[in-house]
Amino acid sequence: MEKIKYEGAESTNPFAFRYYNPEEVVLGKTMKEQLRFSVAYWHTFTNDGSDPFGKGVNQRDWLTDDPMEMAKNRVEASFEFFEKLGVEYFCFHDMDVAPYGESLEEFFANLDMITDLIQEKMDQTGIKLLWNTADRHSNPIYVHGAASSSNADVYAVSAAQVKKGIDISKKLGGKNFVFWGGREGYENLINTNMKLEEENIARLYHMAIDYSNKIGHEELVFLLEPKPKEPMKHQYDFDAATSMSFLQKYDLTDRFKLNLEANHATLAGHSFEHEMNVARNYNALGSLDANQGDMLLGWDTDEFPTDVYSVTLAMVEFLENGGIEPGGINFDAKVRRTSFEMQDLFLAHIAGMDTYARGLKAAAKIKETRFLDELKEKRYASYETGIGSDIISGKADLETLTSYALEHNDVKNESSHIEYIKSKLNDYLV
Ligand code: XUL
Ligand code: CO
Repeated sequence: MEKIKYEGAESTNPFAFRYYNPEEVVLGKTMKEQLRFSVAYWHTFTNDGSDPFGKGVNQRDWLTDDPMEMAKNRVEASFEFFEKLGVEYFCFHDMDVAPYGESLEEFFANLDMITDLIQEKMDQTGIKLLWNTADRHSNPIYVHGAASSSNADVYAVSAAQVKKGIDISKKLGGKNFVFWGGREGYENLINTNMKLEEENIARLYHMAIDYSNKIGHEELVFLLEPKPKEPMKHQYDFDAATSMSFLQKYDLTDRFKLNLEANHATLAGHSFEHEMNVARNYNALGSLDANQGDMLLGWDTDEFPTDVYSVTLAMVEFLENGGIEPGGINFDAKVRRTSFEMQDLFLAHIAGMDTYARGLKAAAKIKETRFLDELKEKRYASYETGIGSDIISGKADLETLTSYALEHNDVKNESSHIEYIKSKLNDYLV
């Protein structure tokens, strides 16, 4: 595989970008600076393509029987992949990169060895760590949860993994650290002390903040990743709004933001842009897990994003946010089981990157022409003057509003003409 290059929309080379042109300037920054793409280690280098009905099918030339040998092979393969794809960031769970072995102690030793190798590769290539995280869900001890476990010994193991994760983040210069709930939720409320479980999770997050400060890693941004269900029937970090109320309740908003994932949004019954809008309103849009779900399926399919419509609306929020640094756009996406060849890893990432590039350019046009801004300004214009501005400034109260309402019997609403607006929006996409 050669290095993937931008060849333009007319290119028929499947191993070329047709829209993602890393050096092209969009709204004052190159696409590369804007989009900050990241590859997810778990889907691209550890997933074998197995599903509940069948074995792994993925052809990968780093597979071997010795787990440590395989972990090293994966590091080699991953950095070759990042470089050829031209992606500057990557993300991983502790369990993705090193085998657990027989004990926590062995796991930590394995992690030390593999992260030394990763550090070497990072120094050689300039590729950076967007975020790492502790996988506190796949080890069988987490059967009752991690920080939400009914078993305090399990809580301690989960805390040890978080400590190690923060140490690794400091070692590798990570800018963000993700907490996705994993098994933090419940299957049955009848045997669950939800209040205690949530308080315990918050306690762990405060310990994480304190520890990062103690080791001089104060710049680290912690990111909560909402998801409403799967693996648990009910996940505590249900969606962006629920997660923000948790962070506020437990006084965590100074150091925590959100890592939003498109397929998690749709599972919660929201659009991706809804979740991003909620996060922005709290000044908490931290990073994105780019993927898409299948609207006909009720689970997390983690497909590579190819839906330009949805990505464009997400990119409108992205630009409103002034970009996403120090977060990025991480492809939390896996190739379909039928795409089992090595080259599919390239094809899938190219598809995702081209889709985001198209979304970014369409959103930039929407912003430059003030298409949505003007619509909204016009729609809310009644709050600019008169009684509306009294409401906004706090001058109005129930009595003044009542007198106003009694004097104005002739209330008129205007049509939204939403069908026309949606048709105009299509002009930006095609
Ligand atoms: C699970 C998921 C995770 C997080 C990191 O649905 O999205 O991979 O992104 O733990
Ligand atoms: Co994710």
